[in-house]
Amino acid sequence: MPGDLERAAGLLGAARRVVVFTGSGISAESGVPTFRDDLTGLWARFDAERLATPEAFDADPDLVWGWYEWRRARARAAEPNAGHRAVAAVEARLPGTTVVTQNVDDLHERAGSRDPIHLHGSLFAPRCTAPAGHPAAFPAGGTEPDEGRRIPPPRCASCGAPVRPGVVWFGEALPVAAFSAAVDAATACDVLLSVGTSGVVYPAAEIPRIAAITGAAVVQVNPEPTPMDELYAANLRGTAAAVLPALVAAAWPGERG
Ligand code: BV8
Repeated sequence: MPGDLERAAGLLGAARRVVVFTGSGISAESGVPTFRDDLTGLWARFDAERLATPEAFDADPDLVWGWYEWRRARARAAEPNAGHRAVAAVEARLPGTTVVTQNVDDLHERAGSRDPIHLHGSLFAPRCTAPAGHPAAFPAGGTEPDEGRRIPPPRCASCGAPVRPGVVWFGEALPVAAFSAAVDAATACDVLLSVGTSGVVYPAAEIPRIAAITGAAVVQVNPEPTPMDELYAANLRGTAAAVLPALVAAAWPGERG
């Protein structure tokens, strides 16, 4: 690891254009479970990849809406961690840094990241299920949903259709503008930091691969090996909240974080 940290710090310190690509692992130390962690409690009998689909919502909208309201409450109760703050520090040090996240929480924004690209949408942007898909509002107030509660989705104020979570489900296309901006940033960067992702969900998992094949140095931060290990210039084995602040401090020594 020390060799890798020094190599990664040298790459980041000399970088002109940086992309930070994040997955649910960066929010783990904020208490937001990763996507492939076993679901806890009442949700343990469900498979997240089965719940995060249009079919699940069509079959049981109250169950799926209840799951997302529980996750939204968890995300709202969470605080950004040192990993999120280190990403914002890279943006502050290197204007033009692009943050691309697969996450649907708002922890990057709350840590100070200006305009992260959300490839998979957001827990905080519900929308009408009618083809227009216009934005919808959450019901005012409402109790903090407890885990496993079925909650009927609200109705759209404009047309009365059910409201759905503003996320990209399995089998749904990613927002074209978001994915296109992420591909452009990955192609133009000279360093990409890949943080807290298993790299198994496509097409998002293409982003670090595009950076690597177009000549960028990719630095991975993850406590576990991933399928992309051999692709990368440096593999920093550790958690986001521990490794990212150390990487930023080593990349720009003597500068306040
Ligand atoms: C698409 C939003 C085509 C919802 C998510 C059959 C039919 C259709 C498509 C497919 C198919 N078979 C395969 C596919 C493609 C499919 C796919 O990739 N499936 C995988 C499972 C094989 N992809 C899709 O369906 C995509 N759409 O292909 O559409 C199309 C085209 C045109 C027109 C119509 C259709 C859509 C995929 C998006 C799904 N939505 N999220 C929600 O959140 O509920 S994906 C979900 O996975 C999350 O966004 C999550 O971020 C993402 C990726 O997972 P990770 O972030 O990597 O999380 P994971 O738990 O896996 O890993 C965490 C990592 O962190 C681990 O490595 C762990 O070691 C590490 N870690 C843990 N703690 C820490 C840490 N790291 C650092 N610090 C720590 N403390």
